[in-house]
Amino acid sequence: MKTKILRRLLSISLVSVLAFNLTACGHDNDGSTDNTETAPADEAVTPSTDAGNNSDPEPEQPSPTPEVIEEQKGLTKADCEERIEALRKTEAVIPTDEEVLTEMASCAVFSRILDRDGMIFSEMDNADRASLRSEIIDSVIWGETALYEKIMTTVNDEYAIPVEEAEKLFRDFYGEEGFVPYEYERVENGYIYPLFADGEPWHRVEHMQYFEDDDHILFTGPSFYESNGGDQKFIAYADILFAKNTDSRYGVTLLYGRYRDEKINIVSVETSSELPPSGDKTYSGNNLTDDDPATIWAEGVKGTGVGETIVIHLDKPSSVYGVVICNGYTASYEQYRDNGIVTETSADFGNGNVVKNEVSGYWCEGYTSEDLADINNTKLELEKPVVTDTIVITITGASAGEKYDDTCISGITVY
Ligand SMILES: [Ca+2]
Repeated sequence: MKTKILRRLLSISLVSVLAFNLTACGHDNDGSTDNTETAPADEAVTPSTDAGNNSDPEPEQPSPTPEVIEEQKGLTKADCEERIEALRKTEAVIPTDEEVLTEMASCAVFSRILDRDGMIFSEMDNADRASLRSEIIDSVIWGETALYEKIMTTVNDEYAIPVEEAEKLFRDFYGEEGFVPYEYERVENGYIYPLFADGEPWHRVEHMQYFEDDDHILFTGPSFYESNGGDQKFIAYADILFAKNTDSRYGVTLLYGRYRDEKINIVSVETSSELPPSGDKTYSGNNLTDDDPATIWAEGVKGTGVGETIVIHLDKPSSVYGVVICNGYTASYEQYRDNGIVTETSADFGNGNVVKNEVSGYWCEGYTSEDLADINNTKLELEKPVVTDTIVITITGASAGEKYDDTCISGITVY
């Protein structure tokens, strides 16, 4: 965890190179799917610099009392997980302050500090705190939140937040006491400055559902790793637990977050054709669900395989939002370049619920299998989840590679 900030900073130059190279490398289409509704933190949004115009007459909430924070710290991970399981069994609600709570939950997920072990936010180490603080400050600057008007200022034409305001913000947000800057955080003369360097792919949660009891609010939903190309790979379901806290300006404090070890299980895959094995390599539909980007399904008909189908069977009827297709022969740059890719596909979830999308394909000399698997994901997503145990994917467009016209897919995830 301690290396994350460093990794984020080091990633700047790499990301710039990748972004530049995309224009010079193979890409079959512009990947213009509908995945662009959230602007990345470094997008050129220009907030007002009139920080002195504090037109909101609402008085500042007092700082939380130490007693309230102490009480929240008393909960263990096991307590939190028990609470989450109980809340998930209740009816979903729409909280009154949905917008600000969604922003808080998004900060926790964007900062990439969640994992399957779970995390009590107030007990994070300073490197993870710095990751979360960076997202909070980004959110204040670029999110056009009400907080912007209250606490942002400029020092020598640079955006900055007075340290004492920042301390209150972090305490209200996730219960941090005793702010100590991390080595890469820039704090000078009583102001903290945002780090604009983060160009690494980010994490996000979609289709958040909310549950609450007297003391807590739970946000939960499928979480995606989103590459700089805009493609999205399903990671896991994220659970973010808030403690209700009337002393926080948000009415809540971030308490606990985790990725849930649960997925929709594919029990079998039938395909309309497959390329015969070659040496020790097979091209069956089983390669779509093995979590290995080096193994692929390839269609086995003459031409590029438009009209070929993949039928996915789940272990039980499940509530499904969509599928993610990892396109092409993602074992290596050469394999990707030489073989065919999907350019358009449909997914039929039953009962007339069909989604059709363009499918992007990117490859570039020097890309590893992991790079290719990260940047070649396309979602086929329903507006509302449906309960189904069968999904039929049909190739409706494909293009041949430099050497072969066998169209390849390396993985499929259902979420
Ligand atoms: Ca595979």
